[in-house]
Amino acid sequence: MSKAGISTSTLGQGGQTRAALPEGTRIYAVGDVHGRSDLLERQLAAIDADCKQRPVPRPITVFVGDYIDRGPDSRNVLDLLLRWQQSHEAIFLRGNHETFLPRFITDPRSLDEWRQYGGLETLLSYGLKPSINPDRNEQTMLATEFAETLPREHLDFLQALELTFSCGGFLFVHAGVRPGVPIHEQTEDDLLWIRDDFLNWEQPFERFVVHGHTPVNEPDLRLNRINIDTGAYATGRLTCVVIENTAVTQLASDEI
Ligand SMILES: [Mn+2]
Repeated sequence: MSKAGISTSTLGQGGQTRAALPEGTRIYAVGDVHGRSDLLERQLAAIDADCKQRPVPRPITVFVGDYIDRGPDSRNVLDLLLRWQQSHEAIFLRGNHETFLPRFITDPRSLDEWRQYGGLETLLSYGLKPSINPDRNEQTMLATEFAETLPREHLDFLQALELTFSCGGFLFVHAGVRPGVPIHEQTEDDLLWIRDDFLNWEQPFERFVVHGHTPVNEPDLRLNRINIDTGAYATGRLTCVVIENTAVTQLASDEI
């Protein structure tokens, strides 16, 4: 492709879903970013370019969570998202990773767990210099330093994230839903962490589910869901799909 725009669909089922969005609404759904501000910046530019090329009354960008950890630039990712929010209609969902950062400030020992999920990379992106395996004293010092360093708007952003977003026949959520449980009765733990019980379920859900959380090589379109987590921090591929009416296509950002 020579410029930004909709690529030829490489998705299954001819890129069609059983659900539909309201007329005039187009959703750009962005997968797990994990600290890759470089990829996010390109993808956001591609969304703007696509909207300019093919205007639509109501474009909405939905981010499915896991903005931080693992990759190198979590701080810049949050700055980019905050800036995007000022000029675009956007929904920011919570990923399981977004639960660790706020907890660390009040519970320094939780770094033992956060560290295993790439939290040290996030601290580094804010200019902190944690050792590879901080002991209790260092954890306390880091938490104090982090509380002083973290911009207020970053913490506010992380605490305001939504668990789910519904539009037309679609449900957007970080990890998935527990089969057989109504959407309003789902637990936060399932919405942010579920894997096999959701992924192996082949029957329809209450709504067609758009989710991330479990990395796949290519966006994985099934009869009841689509997985848009293409493991950006490791693969260099941050997926954005475009949903309009019943159709899902993939937005290419490679040539930006
Ligand atoms: Mn996740």
